[in-house]
Amino acid sequence: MSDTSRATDAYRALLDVVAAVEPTIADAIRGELDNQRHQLKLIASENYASPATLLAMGTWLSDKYAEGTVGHRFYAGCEYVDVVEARAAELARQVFGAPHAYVQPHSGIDANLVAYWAILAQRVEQPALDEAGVRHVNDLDDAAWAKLRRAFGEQRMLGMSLDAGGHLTHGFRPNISGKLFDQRSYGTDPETGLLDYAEVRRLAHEVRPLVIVAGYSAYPRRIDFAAMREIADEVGATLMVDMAHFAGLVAGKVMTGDEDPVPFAHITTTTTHKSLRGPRGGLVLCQPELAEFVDKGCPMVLGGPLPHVMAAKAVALAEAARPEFRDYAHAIVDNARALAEGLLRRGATLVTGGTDNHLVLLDVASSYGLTGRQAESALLDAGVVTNRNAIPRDPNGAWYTSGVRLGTPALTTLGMGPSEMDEVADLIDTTLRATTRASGPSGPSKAKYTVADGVVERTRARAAELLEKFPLYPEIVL
Ligand code: DSN
Repeated sequence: MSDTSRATDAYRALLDVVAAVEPTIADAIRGELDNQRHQLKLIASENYASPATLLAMGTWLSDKYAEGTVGHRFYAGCEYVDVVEARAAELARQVFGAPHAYVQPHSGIDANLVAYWAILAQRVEQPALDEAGVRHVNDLDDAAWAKLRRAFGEQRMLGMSLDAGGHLTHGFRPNISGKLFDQRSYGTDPETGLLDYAEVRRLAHEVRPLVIVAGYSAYPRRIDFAAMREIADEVGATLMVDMAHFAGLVAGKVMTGDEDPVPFAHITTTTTHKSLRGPRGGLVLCQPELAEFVDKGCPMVLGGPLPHVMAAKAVALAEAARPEFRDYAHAIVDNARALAEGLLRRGATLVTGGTDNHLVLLDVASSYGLTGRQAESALLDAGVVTNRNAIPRDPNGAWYTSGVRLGTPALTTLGMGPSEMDEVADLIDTTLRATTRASGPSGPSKAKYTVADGVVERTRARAAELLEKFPLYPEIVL
């Protein structure tokens, strides 16, 4: 049986079974596929997982409770969950060359929370237990416990500022990490838009943080993790790297040497569904000295693991271990460069002037006189899915923004290459040049806009033509 008929049969059967119980959901699953097949997906944090990865999630592994870790569960009957979790962790260690992997986190925020609490357990809790001469927090007397709880709240963190491309979970107040840590941020150079390591070093010496976080969700450049580790060592900080956005580029050996975070960070976190192209979820990698603390992620931070998702992580990691994944990862970066060059050639302004990773940050205020919100909406009308994003020192704030973030992992999965990226750049530029800010009684709107007649329709038709040549899940015919 061919891959096409196997995948088609599997999904037809799946939809029939679901529809017999709740047709609305079967229709929504069909609708989502239809949407994704008819839009150019440029959201830098999204991708298309393989049918094997997707199918691994839809099983009875979901029915099993397995709190604890491999071989040390709080529930009986976990032998097959142990097989799944052990294999996923083994593949994660292999793909990333990491001494230890923990594959239970349900998402990126969970992975980061496991990492923060592992660091706190190692650096704050363990010394308190040692000082009291006890092995467990339950053995501390009330005064020692109160002192330890205060000590948790007194720790400092240094992370990348949000408008420079950092992430809410890197110590910002709306997120629990910002309520837990006293956070200070490093930004980027106002002239070049690039990370300024001398400034990071200066701040690290001033702040003396327990944790330095490196990693980003909207910075279009690579990071020198050897330099970050040197800074962390100078001030006695633990270096944590959140590689959620670029894990696929690490797995695919685009980021090697000083650009590979895994050997330099004490602890590395990631999601599994972005450039890594796995199921929605997270994982943590760490040096041996943090392993025992990371492995207590459940029940320290997490509820019961999701065995069906760990199974899908194993499948996706097995795919990432194949030589063709390296080609894919390099193609992501080639495509991002081609997209950036296509936009620059058409006169657009990009944050940092280009890219050397998987994403491009288009300054739509300077380029087209629009807010990010207007540009995002006009592009969606034209069949191009992006998301608005703040640019450094953004005058329009984090809601309306002045930027649109573009990423190439998904279109690269479809098989598109640099010449298609040039066409995509043209679709974006043509749409945004034809878009104007609407005005209201109190001046130019930050949300409303108009697009010149016919442009949306013509762009949609061109996007559809491109997508027809590079269909999504061609093996699935519903
Ligand atoms: N929401 C993810 C992103 O789009 O970058 C990060 O959490």
